[in-house]
Amino acid sequence: MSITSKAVAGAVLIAFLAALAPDGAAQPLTIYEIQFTENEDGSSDYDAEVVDCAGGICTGKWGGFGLPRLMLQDPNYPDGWGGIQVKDWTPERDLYDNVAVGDWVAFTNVEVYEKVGTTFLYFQEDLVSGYTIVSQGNPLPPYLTVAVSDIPAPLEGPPGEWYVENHDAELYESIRLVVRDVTVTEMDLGKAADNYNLQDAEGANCWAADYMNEDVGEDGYHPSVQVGQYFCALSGVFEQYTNLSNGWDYYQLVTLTSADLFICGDLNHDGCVDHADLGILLADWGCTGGDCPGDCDGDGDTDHGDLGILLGHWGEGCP
Ligand SMILES: [Ca+2]
Ligand SMILES: [Ca+2]
Ligand SMILES: [Ca+2]
Ligand SMILES: [Ca+2]
Repeated sequence: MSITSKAVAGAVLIAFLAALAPDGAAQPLTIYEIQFTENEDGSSDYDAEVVDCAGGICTGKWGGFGLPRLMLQDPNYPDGWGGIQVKDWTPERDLYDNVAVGDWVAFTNVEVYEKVGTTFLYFQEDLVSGYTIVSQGNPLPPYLTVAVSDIPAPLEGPPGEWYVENHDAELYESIRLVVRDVTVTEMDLGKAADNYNLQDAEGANCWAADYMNEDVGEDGYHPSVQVGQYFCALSGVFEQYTNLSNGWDYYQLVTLTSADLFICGDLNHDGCVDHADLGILLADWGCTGGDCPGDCDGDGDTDHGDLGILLGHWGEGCP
């Protein structure tokens, strides 16, 4: 049987099984179907509904201040609307503890919940929410490269209030994104005064935050974040924060690990570009597909471009 006829047979089988499903047993929604919206405020059409979700690959976990979260991404939608975060509301934290990064997780009976601008799935005992680990060890979807102007910073006005001009960046919510060639120009921004502004060479601005970063400092920032710091790239999970009554509506790129802050050649984040970093790069030579320890420019591989950056910054910050 050719690949094409196999695919057709597979499609016919899926259609047949769907036809067999008992009345009322709807197909689980994709993350795309839950997230895609034309609402001006970016909110999901399924807000407050209890749904089954076909889920996606766990790209990150965060223990959180309150409810622990999983970040999920469906690689079938690489250009947008394919990311969502899941909050584990159960006292046992069974979901959070048992799902590993790289697992594909699907859900039954989870509540779609718009919380301060970001769409979550709430996994709750009351709803008898369930999950299935469909597969394990999946490669993580690569960081999607966006221009800084694609995820613009909010604008101030009236004084003390910050709003985005529109919600065109909504499609990137909870997706892994990367921006390149950015400099920190301002800090102490946003509701928790822990946002920082990243500016590119064209003067475009976006906001980032480190509150979910495993290496965040007591001041709310990753230690490498300071005004004037240049990053060859910066990656993270994208989310919205909205609190209109207090004058806030903005998007932020949230870093999760030190590896999200690409300090041009300083691969081990010790503040100095030297032999230790070169060793990491050479050991990782030829890595592709993202999450490469030797990647200096955040394009998901380790190659000549990264070696050029490392050598170009050789000795920087070293005693
Ligand atoms: Ca949103
Ligand atoms: Ca959303
Ligand atoms: Ca170093
Ligand atoms: Ca690279």
